[in-house]
Amino acid sequence: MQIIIVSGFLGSGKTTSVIRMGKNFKSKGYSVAVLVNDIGDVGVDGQIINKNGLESKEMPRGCICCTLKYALEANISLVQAQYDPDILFIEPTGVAFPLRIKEQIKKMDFGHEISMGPIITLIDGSRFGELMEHSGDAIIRQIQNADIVLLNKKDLLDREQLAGIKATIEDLNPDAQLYALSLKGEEDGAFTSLMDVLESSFGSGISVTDSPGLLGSGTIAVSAECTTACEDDFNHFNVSSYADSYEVKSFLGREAAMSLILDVMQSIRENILDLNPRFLGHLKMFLHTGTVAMRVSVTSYRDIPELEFVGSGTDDAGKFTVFAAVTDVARDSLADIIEEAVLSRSGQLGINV
Ligand SMILES: Nc1nc2c(ncn2[C@@H]2O[C@H](COP(=O)(O)OP(=O)(O)OP(=O)(O)O)[C@@H](O)[C@H]2O)c(=O)[nH]1
Ligand SMILES: [Mg+2]
Repeated sequence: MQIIIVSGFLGSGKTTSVIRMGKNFKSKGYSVAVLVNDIGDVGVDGQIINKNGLESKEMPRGCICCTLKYALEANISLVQAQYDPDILFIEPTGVAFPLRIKEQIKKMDFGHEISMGPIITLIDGSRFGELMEHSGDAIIRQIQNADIVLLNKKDLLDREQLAGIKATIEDLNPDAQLYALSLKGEEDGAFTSLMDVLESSFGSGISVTDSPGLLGSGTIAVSAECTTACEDDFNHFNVSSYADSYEVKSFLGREAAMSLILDVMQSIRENILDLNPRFLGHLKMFLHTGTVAMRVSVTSYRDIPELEFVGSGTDDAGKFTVFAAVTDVARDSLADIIEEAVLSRSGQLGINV
């Protein structure tokens, strides 16, 4: 089993990339599983990954690198015993530093059956400038931790912007392999090359080698200082998060479900904008009706909520999960905004939640 850590700030495209890469590996005959660590109390990504036909396990609330260290070890063992996949993707939270997770895994006693593959860091090109302005040191560290950088959301960039961001990333981490792509778009040459590189790493483990520069610089805090270091992860980005899961008791047709999820998202987005007109992060929601599952995602103050259908529903009919993790808004405010939005909007639509 080869482990591939897929890191990157909130909403940069980690889950999208894991699904894309996972499906591609599956079509080539590899078995794939995903361990995902959402930042909030309730997971969203695991549901989306499952709906896309991949095995996934959600890690409980907390950060993989410290509070969940033992859970991570137990879950890796469990995934191995249960699925024994050829490839295990680990998606940490958007505020995690992946090298620290890799260091933790290397200390675990797994023997030769588990090898560490490359660390992948996703960069969202469309928010790069603002993110560097807001929490540059932390973004730089995520880039420098990577063996492979995926400069994602190329479809939202013009040629000049793309060239500028590429140059900055290459400057920050000249050793990393850099691919600029659009994970949401059609498969292109960059994605094919990425898959070839990942596939050729199996067995040999291309890049388990640590960068001595990084390790030697003392920027990576592990073990003893772990709890403090973890709190720092959130502080580095100044992100708070809140998530909750609701049961929709009324029967939900497709139209009613679309109104509910979009109305709740609009309300949450507007209220967060009042508190931070330039918020960055990820607001995401997932709703299952009896026949269809849908999601809505917003990653910055600029995004207009867009609805996506994610496979068919049934098994979790009525389950509505709401998640928000954004910069510079207190957690209590997020909690109030979410609870109020769900209650008031469902009430206005005559839906019993
Ligand atoms: N325009 C565009 N949007 C994309 C692309 N890739 C992903 N997205 C969108 O970006 C949003 C966030 O994607 P996710 O894959 O959920 O991001 P994530 O990093 O897993 O998010 P968290 O787990 O919450 O940190 C979703 O709405 C995706 O559809 C892309 O190439 N172009
Ligand atoms: Mg995700």
